[in-house]
Amino acid sequence: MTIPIHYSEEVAHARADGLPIVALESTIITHGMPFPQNVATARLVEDDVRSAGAVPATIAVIDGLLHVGLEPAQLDALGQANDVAKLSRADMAACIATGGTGATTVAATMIAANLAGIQVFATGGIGGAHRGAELSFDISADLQELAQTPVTVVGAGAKAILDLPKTFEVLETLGVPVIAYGQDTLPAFWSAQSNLAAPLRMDSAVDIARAQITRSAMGLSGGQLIANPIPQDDQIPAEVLAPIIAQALSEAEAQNVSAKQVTPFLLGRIFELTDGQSLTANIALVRNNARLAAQIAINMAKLTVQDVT
Ligand code: PSU
Ligand code: MN
Repeated sequence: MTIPIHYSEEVAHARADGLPIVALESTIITHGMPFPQNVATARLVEDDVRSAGAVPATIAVIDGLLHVGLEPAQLDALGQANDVAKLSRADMAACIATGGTGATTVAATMIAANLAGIQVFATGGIGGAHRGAELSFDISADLQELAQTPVTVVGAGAKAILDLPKTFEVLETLGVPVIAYGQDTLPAFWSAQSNLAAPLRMDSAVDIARAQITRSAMGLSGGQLIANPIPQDDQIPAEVLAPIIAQALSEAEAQNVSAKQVTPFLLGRIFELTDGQSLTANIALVRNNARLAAQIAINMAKLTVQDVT
């Protein structure tokens, strides 16, 4: 027995017709961007997936029911509500069991996507090891999820508020393939480049799809992280952001911000300190990730294990 899943009309049709589907998360809507830009972005991202030839499935828990695909009114309501939980692996089942409403992080969206048979998911950037993680132990559950749940996650790397070298070390330890798309270095969320060499590089959606299918066919658990650089014209250079990130981090420390609040606090402060520029870049990179994810989903739908072995 598995838990009931409520599919939107569009996603239900896509499933019946075997169309490629791309999962989208909802924490970015409720905790990652301010209203009304959050709802506008969620709609744009869904449209990007559609224009690229796949079907979007935004995921959330509403009144205790896991929703895969949201109707426009549900997306609106979620984007304006201010008492929505931020769900990860640890609390998703409790939210469903108690009839709660929650937005899914990368980890929780991967779990839901996998339950719904969706293999590709687009987000902004995954969570990871926070700076000072050696003392705080604050390492996102997103990393462990990538090691266990077979979903390909397209992000602009990990968010640059994090300790990126530690984040990628943990991913390597966990056996998660980190694949830079079209370049030799890892991107850094708002910036196209970091100074970190990419462990793997691929230049086409079909290769990425083949890699996930091969992984599963080998009995290796888990997904893969596709690190897709923000388009050059939309990026904020890392040098410009560095002092702003430093200021946001020191404010978080001074105000004892901890646990689930850390990432939303930092994103919110960086938005204010950049006069909204960080949000413009964030929107551009999510849309870019949605387009690539659609291409990967289209290729996955065409391929079978025989094609890759
Ligand atoms: N991508 C964005 N903005 C976000 C997120 C991703 O552009 O807000 C969210 C995702 O839901 C991710 C979460 O799982 O940030 C990380 O939270 P934490 O660091 O608490 O694990
Ligand atoms: Mn955390």
